[in-house]
Amino acid sequence: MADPIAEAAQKHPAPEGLTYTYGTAGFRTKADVLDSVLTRVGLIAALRSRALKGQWIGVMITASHNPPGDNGVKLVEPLGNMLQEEWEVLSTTMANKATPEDVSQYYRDIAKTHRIDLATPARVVVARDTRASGARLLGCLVDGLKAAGADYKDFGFLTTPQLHYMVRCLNTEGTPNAYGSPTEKGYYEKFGAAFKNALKGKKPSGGLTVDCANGVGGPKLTELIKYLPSEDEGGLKITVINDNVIKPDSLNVECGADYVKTNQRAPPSSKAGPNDRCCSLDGDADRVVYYFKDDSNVFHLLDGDRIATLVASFLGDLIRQSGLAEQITIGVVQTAYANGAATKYVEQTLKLKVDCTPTGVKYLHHAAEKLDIGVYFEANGHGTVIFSHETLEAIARHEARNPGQKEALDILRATVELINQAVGDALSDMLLVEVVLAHKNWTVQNWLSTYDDLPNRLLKVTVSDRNRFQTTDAERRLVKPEGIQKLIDQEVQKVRQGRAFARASGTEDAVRVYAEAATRAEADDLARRVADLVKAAGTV
Ligand code: 16G
Ligand code: MG
Repeated sequence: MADPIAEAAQKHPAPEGLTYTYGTAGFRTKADVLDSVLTRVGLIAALRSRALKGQWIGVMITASHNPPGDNGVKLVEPLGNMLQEEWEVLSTTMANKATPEDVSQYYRDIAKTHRIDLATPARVVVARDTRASGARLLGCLVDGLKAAGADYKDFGFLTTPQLHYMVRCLNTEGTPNAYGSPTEKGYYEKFGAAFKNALKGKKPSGGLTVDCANGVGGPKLTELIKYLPSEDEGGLKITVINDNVIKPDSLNVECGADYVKTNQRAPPSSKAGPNDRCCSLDGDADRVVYYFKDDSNVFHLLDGDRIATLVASFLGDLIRQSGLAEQITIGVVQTAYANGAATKYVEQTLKLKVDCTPTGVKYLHHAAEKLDIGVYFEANGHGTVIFSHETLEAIARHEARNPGQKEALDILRATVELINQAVGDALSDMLLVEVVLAHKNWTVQNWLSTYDDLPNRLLKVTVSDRNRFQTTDAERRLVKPEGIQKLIDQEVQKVRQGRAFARASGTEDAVRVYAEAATRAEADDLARRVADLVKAAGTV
């Protein structure tokens, strides 16, 4: 009897000698060794959908900020969140099965152990970024989906957050929690209208230059702009740069959020003048960082920490002004990479609670879900705000007692609509920042002056086995190799306002070292010393 699962696996055999891992951002590596992974992800997606009684599961083909020759794939749960951890493990095991027969057997094993009825419908929604390898990998995925008998919807090119949006819309369609219309137009209409309502007549000052990393964010932003109020209507002047998707080799090259954050420099192609507001998206538009050059041509970065503090202070004001402060509290979720000055500002000036989680969107997202309003951002620009069900109800139910409360409540309600609840979304985050700056009447200089970042340094250390480096306390302390943390502590003591940590990367074969201190020289020195300790402990 023909076995379609084994046949699909046979068509896209796994290369020998490679081990795949579903990491913090799904499977991600060189595009030319991903065919077999995509087919198997198709099988897993079908199983996951069936396990959830036919709810839509998302599959996004992207390698985000990584070079043009890479690609990757990740799965999205029904409400638009990241894949459950148990299924990450199943995905990893499936990707590493050697023969087509093993793949087919494992498919049936999962169905059996998870009590999945293979007759249940499976529904999968798919999209990809603009990489040249995307079309071929899509074909491999579809072979897996077809073999598993799944229905699928292919949205072609989308940003990662747009795909998350589609998944959430499809699964909530026709329910009281309906998120929006599951079309691209629906996405633009929802966020375009929310932007206009949240501005409530305030005109953003100056313009905004948006670097799209030559990725899928470029054409999507150009489309979104059509749904935003025009300049004449009191809207924002947006200048789109680095939106060349015709030349896939230019993706993330000398541009994009990762380039700007890592090099602490504007993309060379930017023509923005002194004090002009600029931001950069990454290759799949789920990260955004702001920046500007001052009158002396000095570059200033306004990263994810800055966006979090800006948004948290704005939401805090709105909650207070609308008379909801007794019912709703706001918390901020960060990782160890958050600048110490940002953490201090949130705790001491904004007087809000800060949680710290390991690196990776899913950890921040989970922590934020436990709060009434959880503002979460990684320093690198990944992030969003999540509102609990009770909070949303309280905001919807609340009756303003005076015109001041009404004004704040209207803006708060529109702001809730403007925030992509499914996942951090560079386009919606960008519109959110613009709304906050417009209401506060702030320039980038005002925003920067809220606190002074501590000078910091990030280093990458190559070791023989990064898995030997094990952390605790949200990656802030090393428990293994034994004894190393004590030595790091001693180095930290030697500098003023020092803080440092080392953690194994989840995406590269390396250990990352972060250090901050009162001065640039001390931060650099501390980073170098900790890197030396890591190197010494890691080369055995
Ligand atoms: C992934 C994560 C990102 C994290 C980065 C850390 C997602 C969607 N992406 O790109 O949040 O900052 O990994 O990389 O979770 P690292 O482990 O190599 O330092
Ligand atoms: Mg990304």
